[in-house]
Amino acid sequence: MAIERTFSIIKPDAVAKNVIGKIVSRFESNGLKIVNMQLKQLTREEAEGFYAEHKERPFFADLVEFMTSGPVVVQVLEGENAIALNRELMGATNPQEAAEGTIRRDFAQSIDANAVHGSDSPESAAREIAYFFGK
Ligand code: RTP
Ligand code: MG
Repeated sequence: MAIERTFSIIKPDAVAKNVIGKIVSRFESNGLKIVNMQLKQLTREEAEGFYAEHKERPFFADLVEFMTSGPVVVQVLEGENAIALNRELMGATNPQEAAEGTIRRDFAQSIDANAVHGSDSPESAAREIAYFFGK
């Protein structure tokens, strides 16, 4: 299987709850290496640009509001099958539907405040990594 890179965000709810370390530990203990990382307060423009694919969705304004409500951790994870593996570790978007042992099941409270973001395809991963960290 190929070594891939994926993009991850530890969202404002998880940063506020002091679980950055616990979440990073899930990545590391499952074979994902942190190859870039920054604590960052997103501007409205950065959050809108990042989630541009959801621009027309009814939850877009709330999503941007939430993502700018406090600092986030943006990071690049590397490992075998990193994109799918990270999505598996995260669990379903809605924490109520997330499998036991997943990050969202253990650390998220709602579909809006759901602890983490992870790229959903190789194309998104490339775009998202370049968006925050350049080429
Ligand atoms: P993410 O992009 O943050 O990794 O999450 P995801 O792929 O699991 O979900 P996505 O469909 O890309 O949605 C992005 C974020 O928007 C919020 N959302 N709210 N109220 C709703 O119905 C709703 N649907 C999505 C979530 O915070 C989700 O993570
Ligand atoms: Mg998504």
